[in-house]
Amino acid sequence: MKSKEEIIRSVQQQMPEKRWLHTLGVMESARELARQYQADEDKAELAAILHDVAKFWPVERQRTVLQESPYAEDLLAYDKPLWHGPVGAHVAQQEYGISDPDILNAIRFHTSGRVGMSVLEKVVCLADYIEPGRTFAGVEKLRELAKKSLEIALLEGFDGTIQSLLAKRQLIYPLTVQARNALLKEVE
Ligand code: DGI
Ligand code: FE
Ligand code: FE
Ligand code: FE
Repeated sequence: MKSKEEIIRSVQQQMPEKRWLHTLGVMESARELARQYQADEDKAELAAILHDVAKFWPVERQRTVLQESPYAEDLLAYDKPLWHGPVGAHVAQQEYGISDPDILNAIRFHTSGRVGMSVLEKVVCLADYIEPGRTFAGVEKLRELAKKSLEIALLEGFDGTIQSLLAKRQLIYPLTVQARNALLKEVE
């Protein structure tokens, strides 16, 4: 595995300044949530560093990775903003030598979620919603919920994402809906 410093330098070079500031925010929030909900803080931070590594890659480069990797081919039929998670996980493994499956899954599923998310996966996904730089409507409520329940906060986050997709009449990736339903059952 490359050193954390090397990974940080390399990831920072692949995105505009604004997205790097978002990444720093996710690192901070992921560490905090990991401490609170007993996930590994270093793993949470590492997943956060890498979660958006492929976000600004040219779409054709992202498509090539999805086509060549053994998973997530179904994503090609859905919107491009969903692609960078699985692409990032692939890169984390191939280019940065990360082998921990929990870290790789936290990167891979940070946008869609999935059924049966680990605590680490939930932590990274929620940190992405509530990092200090986020300003969308409802983020304050999410931050409050995050203090009380990881699952309820993330459920609220997914509900907000699904509502905004509906409002824009966009495709909803089925795994996003399944992830949301699974969380609802978890908190019942
Ligand atoms: O990469 P970030 O902006 O930090 O956040 P993200 O990876 O959570 O989300 C990226 C985008 O993906 C966001 O604008 C919402 C969108 N998205 C999330 N779930 C779905 C989705 N888009 C579609 N079309 N379908 C989904 O299920
Ligand atoms: Fe992302
Ligand atoms: Fe997210
Ligand atoms: Fe992000």
